Amino acid sequence: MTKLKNDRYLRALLKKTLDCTPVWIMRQAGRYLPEYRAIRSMAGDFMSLCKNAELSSELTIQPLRRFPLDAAILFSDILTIPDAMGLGLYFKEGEGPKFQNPITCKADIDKIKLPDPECELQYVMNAIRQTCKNLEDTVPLIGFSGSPWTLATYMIEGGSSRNFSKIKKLMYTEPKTLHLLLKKLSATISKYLNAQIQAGIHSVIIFDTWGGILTPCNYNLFSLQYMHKVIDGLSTENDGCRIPVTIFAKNAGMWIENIAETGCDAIGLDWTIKISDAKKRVGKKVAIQGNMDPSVLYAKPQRIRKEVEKILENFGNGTGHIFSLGHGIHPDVSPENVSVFIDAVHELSKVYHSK
Ligand code: 1CP
Repeated sequence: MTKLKNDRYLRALLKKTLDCTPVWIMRQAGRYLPEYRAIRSMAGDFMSLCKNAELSSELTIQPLRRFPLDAAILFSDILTIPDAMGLGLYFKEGEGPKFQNPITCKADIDKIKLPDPECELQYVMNAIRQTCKNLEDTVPLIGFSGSPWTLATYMIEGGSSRNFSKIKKLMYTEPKTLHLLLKKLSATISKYLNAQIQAGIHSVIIFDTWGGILTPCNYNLFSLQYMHKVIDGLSTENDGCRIPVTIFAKNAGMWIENIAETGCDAIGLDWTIKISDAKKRVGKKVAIQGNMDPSVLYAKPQRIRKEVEKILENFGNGTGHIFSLGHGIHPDVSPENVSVFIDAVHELSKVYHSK
């Protein structure tokens, strides 16, 4: 299938037999690691880490030196696309991402030029090429993008948001204008992910972090429909290998049947749904990623192992499960507990793959 030394992650996504369940962690390169904090404080700001291929590659690989993770995820961010569209991304200490020029009207959307992945976003492709070289075919490298809807929330709100009032106001007063933006984003995201595939990534994730704030009807119209378009625009093969696609769906457990219809290979779940329930509903069609509450990693080792065991037992026998947290790891978790977690997944899952 691939020349990777460890291809468990890809095998689980494509539902091929396994020796044990693969595991990776959302935000596995991040502030809970002292070696990340050291490089972060040297670099000054977050985007200069992403724009430097050597540093991005180093940060991608840092967690793999400590833990036997089954995948690496590119050190970058979903907000690279809005930045390349001219919105001026910056990070204010302790406040998260912000834009200098958020979208305020239709004219702002008309003005947006679709970025060329090998031009304005070439630094991402360079980071992928560098990381592939440094990984030496040990584990797969995950590439990613935000979903059109999730990117639009940041572009219209001007940063993170509590109640998403600006984008929801636009949705209810000028839906056509919002659709215009979502169309531009879908086309850009497909091109961006195709370029990532060409640059060497082995699998892609579409992060729909904020789809779960919508009504069921608006979810279909403003988020799901556009993720479907993104996937339709992907060339999911490189060098004779399939490139599996995962949709991470936060707070969207009630809509997984619809998500499974988009053509994705896997659905990433948060912790608000039982994995056995998800398997019953969509397990024949797609693989399932998740779904431990990230706060479990604050617990004592024995309790962490118990929670891992619960999810493994819940999923039951066979392939099609990628173990992960239901959202990003908290920055104040101890790396020792992460080690306990990863070892527990590998050890305790063996019996579910022995038949
Ligand atoms: O050191 C710092 O202060 C920077 C914090 C940070 C990091 C480590 C940001 C800013 N982004 C990242 C890296 C990142 N972001 C990765 C690669 C590293 C890895 O996973 O190991 C990935 C995959 C993301 C994806 C991302 N960025 C998402 C989707 C996943 C999710 O968390 O739901 C989202 C929504 C973002 C936006 C963003 N970028 C950064 C922050 C703090 C945020 C969240 C803002 C918010 O909560 O609204």
